[in-house]
Amino acid sequence: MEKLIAQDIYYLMYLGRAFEYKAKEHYMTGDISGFLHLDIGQEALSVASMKAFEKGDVFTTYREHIMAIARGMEPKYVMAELFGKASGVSGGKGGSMHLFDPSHFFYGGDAIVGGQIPNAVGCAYARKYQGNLEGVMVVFGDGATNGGAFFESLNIAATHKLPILFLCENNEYAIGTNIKRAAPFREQYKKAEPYMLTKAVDGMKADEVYNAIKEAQSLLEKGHGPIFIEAYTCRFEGHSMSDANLYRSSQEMKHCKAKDPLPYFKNKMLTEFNFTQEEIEAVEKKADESVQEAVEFATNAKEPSLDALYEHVFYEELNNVVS
Ligand SMILES: Cc1ncc(C[n+]2csc(CCOP(=O)(O)OP(=O)(O)O)c2C)c(N)n1
Ligand SMILES: [Mg+2]
Repeated sequence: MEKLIAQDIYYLMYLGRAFEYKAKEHYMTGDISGFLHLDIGQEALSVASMKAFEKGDVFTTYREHIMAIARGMEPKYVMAELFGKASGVSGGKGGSMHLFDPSHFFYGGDAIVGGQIPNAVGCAYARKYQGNLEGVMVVFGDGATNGGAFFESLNIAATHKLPILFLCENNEYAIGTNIKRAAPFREQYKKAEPYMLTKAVDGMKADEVYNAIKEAQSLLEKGHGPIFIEAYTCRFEGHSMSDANLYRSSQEMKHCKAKDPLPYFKNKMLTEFNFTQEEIEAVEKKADESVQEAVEFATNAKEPSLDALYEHVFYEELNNVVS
């Protein structure tokens, strides 16, 4: 990994965490409503996956604020979406779970667990048909691998050798249900092994995630076909703002937080990439300012007009969709 990429990854991880804490605060004050799933603790996977998979198309889950920002969406437009404002990335009508921006080849954000997986396979089929092997990356949780659509998607992707990377974010929980109660084994890549090349990485280490995904994308470009990567992570907050996280003991949380991806990568910045403490503080300051600016922008932004209620309800010509 180059030094500038390491800097960008640290910047985005730090910014992502600060963004999530601000979103939490503004949910509590009522500026944000609906569902809000925070990604605190899982920043390494969210940022490094987007930085590594720089080309191609991305589909993901409802826990996607940081991924959207790392993919290139400006924090202020993402925050405005959370606030339900017209200048939000989905016009204020999608909210936290539906961040969408075709100009960044980022197609959400899906509230249906695993719903994005068949959509991504369809996109990969289209891309291959168009002769484009840059690839599609689909991110989903461990819980999503227990659904039928997941297995059907593996089958189609493998049969047609589609250029798709399945990225499983295994935080060992589906809301409050531990993986041991929902699946016969902890390692979900075992479900994909009969169909495709698989790999497991430490999802708390941004460098490991980055390297694995870079390698996977270059294999896809060579026509290798589908690949499955599983990254083990740990979320520090409850499943969503309506989950008090009472099913995890303080001991389990302590163990989880000991793997915090930020100090791990900050140490890499100092020791491996030779950044000084002052340089790192400057990166952190810039990120804090960006989050502050995002909150101010979202606070002062306009609500969608009443007419917007009737837009995008029925099929209209899709002018802004990438061909
Ligand atoms: C089809 C469907 N079933 C159930 C739900 C309710 N639900 C929302 S999130 C979730 C857990 C998903 O867990 P996982 O895939 O591991 O993702 P994580 O939240 O851990 O990132 C469930 C069951 C849903 N949104 N969609
Ligand atoms: Mg999970």
